[in-house]
Amino acid sequence: MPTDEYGAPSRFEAHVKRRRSDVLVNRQNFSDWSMSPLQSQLGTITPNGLIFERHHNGIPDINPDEHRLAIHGMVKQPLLFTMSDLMKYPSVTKFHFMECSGNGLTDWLKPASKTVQQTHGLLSCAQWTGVPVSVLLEEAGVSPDAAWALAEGGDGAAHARSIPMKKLLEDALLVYASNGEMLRPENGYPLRLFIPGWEGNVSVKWLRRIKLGDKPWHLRSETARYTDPMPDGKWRQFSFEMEAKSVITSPSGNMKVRPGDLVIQGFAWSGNGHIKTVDVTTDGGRTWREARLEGPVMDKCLTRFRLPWKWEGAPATIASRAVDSTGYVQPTVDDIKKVRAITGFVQHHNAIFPWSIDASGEVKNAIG
Ligand SMILES: Nc1nc2c(c(=O)[nH]1)N[C@H]1C(S)=C(S)[C@@H](COP(=O)(O)O)O[C@H]1N2
Ligand SMILES: [Mo]
Repeated sequence: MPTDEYGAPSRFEAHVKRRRSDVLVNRQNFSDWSMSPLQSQLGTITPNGLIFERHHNGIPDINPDEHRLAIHGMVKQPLLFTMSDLMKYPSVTKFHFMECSGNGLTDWLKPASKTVQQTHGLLSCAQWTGVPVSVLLEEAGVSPDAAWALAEGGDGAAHARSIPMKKLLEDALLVYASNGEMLRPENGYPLRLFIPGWEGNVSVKWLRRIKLGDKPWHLRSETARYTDPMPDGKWRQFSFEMEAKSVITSPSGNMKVRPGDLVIQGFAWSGNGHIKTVDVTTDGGRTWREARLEGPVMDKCLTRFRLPWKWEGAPATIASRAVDSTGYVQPTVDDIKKVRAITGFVQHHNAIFPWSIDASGEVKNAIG
């Protein structure tokens, strides 16, 4: 067999692919998303062709030679960069997960999603390469009164978010590469913002400008979208952090197991630090055992866990619970209800997620 110039997986791996939502079926392709096959992911890095993708109005076809990034607003010197200008700066490479704040929202709908790809697949993890935003902001000279920045994409949606300056200066990156090659078109080619540990929608793809100001812009993406209902009927804005979460990927929905020795495996992650422990229950939450974490355990990164388990053949409910380096414990649904209202399309849904195994060995979403 000849070697392809750009390699592709074996034909026997053709089932490992992204999928659109089974539950919310879109009849158009403008606003859509496709999910990563977490049940097939080996290791913690999502291959470029499998990174989940979410776009609000199409995927632009941008020629990198024509792309520009403007930095303006409350700066001493507005700046305009070409891609080749940006790529001359010393680069930084970081491993981080990326999760859509809407990941899991279909868990609460009926009919609920069946597979872990559908319940949790708006989640990926990659090696991101780019330039720290702080370097370019320093060059532009940030006004002492600048407290927020508007980041805007060059797509049909002109998707934009207001982002606090503190976070931009702390660890935000202007990313042009993932896993060692230029970003794929659907992930923001040729340039995206990357905000570690925060909800995916602030990592603006196809980034064309950053404007500094003294307050947030209250965009559609910050009023009609990406807000969370509170128990008192008010809505919370700017809930950026992705709190600790975990899910069992094997066995998971639509799989079939046989009695005997199994290994429970899954992913845990936190936008506020690294994963400290993961506990697993096989009796619906009555008792928990600590799983083994598989290194490397990195900050704001997917972490694998595993726990050997002998399934005797009786119906069982299995779930995992992550604890992160801040001491935060992944909540139950009831824990979440104490601080937020669970209505409509729930964002930031990080509850402990159960799978049921029936006597025939079939694994199902135990929420739906
Ligand atoms: N310009 C632009 N940036 C965007 C979006 C978009 O539609 N347009 N979608 C956002 C959302 S909702 C998410 S979850 C992440 C997803 O990044 P990915 O598609 O690379 O996984 O991109 C964000 N950045
Ligand atoms: Mo998202």
